[in-house]
Amino acid sequence: MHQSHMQQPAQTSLANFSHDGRIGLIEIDNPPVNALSVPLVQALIAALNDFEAVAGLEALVLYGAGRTWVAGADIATFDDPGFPVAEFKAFLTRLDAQQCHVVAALHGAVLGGGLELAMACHHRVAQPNTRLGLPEVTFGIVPGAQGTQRLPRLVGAELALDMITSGRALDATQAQAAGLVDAVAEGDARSIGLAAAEALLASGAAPRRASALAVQPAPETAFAKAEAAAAKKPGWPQLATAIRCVRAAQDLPFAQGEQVEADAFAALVNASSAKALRHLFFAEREAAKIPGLPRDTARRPIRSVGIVGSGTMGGGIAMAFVNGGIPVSLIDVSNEALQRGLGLIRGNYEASVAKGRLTAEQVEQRMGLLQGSLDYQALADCDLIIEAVFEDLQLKTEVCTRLGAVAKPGAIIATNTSTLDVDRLAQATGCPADVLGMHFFSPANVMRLLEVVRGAATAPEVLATVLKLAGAIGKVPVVSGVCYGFIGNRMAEVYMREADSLILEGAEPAQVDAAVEALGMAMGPCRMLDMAGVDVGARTVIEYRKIGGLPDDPSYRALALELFELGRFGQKTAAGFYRYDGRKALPDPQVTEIAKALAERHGIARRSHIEPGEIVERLLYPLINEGLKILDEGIAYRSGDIDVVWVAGYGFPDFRGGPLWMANEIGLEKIAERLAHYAAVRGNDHGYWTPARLLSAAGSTQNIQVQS
Ligand code: 3H9
Repeated sequence: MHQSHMQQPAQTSLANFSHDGRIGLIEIDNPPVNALSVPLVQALIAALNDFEAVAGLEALVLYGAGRTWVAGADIATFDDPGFPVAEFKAFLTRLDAQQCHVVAALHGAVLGGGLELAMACHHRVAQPNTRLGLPEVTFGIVPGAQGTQRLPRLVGAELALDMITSGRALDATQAQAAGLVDAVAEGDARSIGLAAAEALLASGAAPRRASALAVQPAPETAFAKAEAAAAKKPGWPQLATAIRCVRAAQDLPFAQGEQVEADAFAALVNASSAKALRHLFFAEREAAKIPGLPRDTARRPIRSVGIVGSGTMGGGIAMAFVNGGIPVSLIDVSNEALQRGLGLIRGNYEASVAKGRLTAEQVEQRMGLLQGSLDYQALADCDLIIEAVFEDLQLKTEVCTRLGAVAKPGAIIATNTSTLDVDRLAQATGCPADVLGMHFFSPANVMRLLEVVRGAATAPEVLATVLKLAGAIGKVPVVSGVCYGFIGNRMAEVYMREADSLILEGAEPAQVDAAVEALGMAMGPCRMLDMAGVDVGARTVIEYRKIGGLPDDPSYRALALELFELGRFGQKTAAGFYRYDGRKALPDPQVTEIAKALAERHGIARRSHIEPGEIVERLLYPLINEGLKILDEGIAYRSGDIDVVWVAGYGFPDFRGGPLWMANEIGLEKIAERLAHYAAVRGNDHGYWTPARLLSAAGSTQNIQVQS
């Protein structure tokens, strides 16, 4: 490097121009992830002007400062007044048209608009840690800065179709094999960029522009497969649109294909589904930030985890940790139960091998991180111990007392209860400051949600430790205060109550499920309970009644309780709200008979037809209303947390943004009015239709204005 020829960047802008000898450099510096904001686009244009103004420069290198290249357009700028699409695209076109070599030196996240920027350069060199992709469909849109046109030209239409419709990123090696990057190199981004530029100059090669390349066409079968997958997700219109854009890249000249993309982007960016998905992106990140808990709160190291109970829940939790590389001691009361639990875990992993998702070697590696034991002493060294025994207050209390005695000082003790009083369990340990709830969702190795229940005495560092740990094992944590069922199950309770009532009034379980599945719910309430276990649900109702939590209503969830009495526990007994042929739910006339008898017993009039619209309102409006009560009581910190719980844990459609986001779309006034309607026609003796204070307080405004 020739010091005399080197001009350092002025470091005043988000994009700083400098040069090193005959090579110009633009450093992109917009922490934390160099997202393309309005000022960054302006700064890039200014930096390119500076480059063009210096005579004699023979190449240009762009690189990112900090942890990454460019993680995409700033998602927050998509709302009014909007991302400066036209200016950014004009900038890309200018880069593309440069007569000298333009090199993108990549590291970290090269996503969305970041990859579009990299593809407008002539040459891409990447550090091994680089990940490259176009995740726009996950935000309800398609790439809007020529990405759908350049990617097929670089990697072929078939791979482009897969990447753009899935949002899947490639690592550096895969990207090199696909032709998306030209070289992989070790070293800081600036150095590998300079070295690549020097090598290009030495080679005498001409700049290679993606826009000028011919597209390797995709077979029609690939388009047909993508279209079939898109048809299965009607709430995601961006998928069909993305396919159209790739087809345009294949069939049309660049400029015409770019126009197809521009029209598609403009049509999608302000759609309610895109707004909902953007809301969830930020809500998920916001959920990990706790008011009054500074980001730099000290955390305890978690190098090993103990789990009590090797059943479905304990086993799933164990898998979640070993998948994240954390060793687990799993204990149970009998060797038989333990061996069954370990066998189930191995069976799950082997099923993944059969599907090609894991290698046999990875299975052994993961099983190697798992130690089974019958002795509580095996937990004595663990940094975190989670009890995952049966949902029974007395049993859990006993286990917590034992854990308090065996845990080393400073160990965190967590309960996986889904409804019980975490403060009471914390007291039983004798060290309540070290205790919180970690409510995983079944199957715990798959479901993304982790409800973290903050007890009255939970120490801030315990909370901070678990929030960080959740991210490390791929979970989305949401903090809840202590109440029956926390955020998720407390809301699910009213949803289940209405599902039950509707069936007593004459609806079939399949009609109830279909009404909300048509909205995009992954599964209606009856199928959901059959899968989770009618016995599990009924037992919580019985427990809750014992402690006086339920209204004095003899018909309260009478159907679920009756199915439980009859041993119809759902999928696992091949009968519940439905009967089962394997996993296939089939309508069961016996359930209709049971519902008729219960209706008669409780004096409930049956109707021959219940409109799907009524089913949707009666399931969703009380759910939303309960969410608002939870918010008002401070059980949840913000409405977005509640949305994340329902999308990540209960199959609520992401393109509707979660129940409280959806409430904004419906309008609070309308919800209040319909609650009043049902109170009038159904009676309100038990307060089922009493509006939350926040709902009534909304007055004439259409939107919820509640934040933490
Ligand atoms: C797009 O580019 C459309 C184009 O076609 C343009 C058309 C014209 N915007 O996740 P983290 C923030 S669509 C704004 O916690 P990690 C994030 O909120 C976009 N902010 O860290 C957080 O802020 P805070 C395509 C963003 O290490 C902080 O950065 N791009 C953006 O776990 C750290 O994020 C994508 O889809 C953004 N684009 O993961 C990439 N990205 O600290 C989306 C991040 O205040 N982003 N932030 O809470 C990601 O996938 C991950 O954030 C990333 C880092 C992998 C980059």
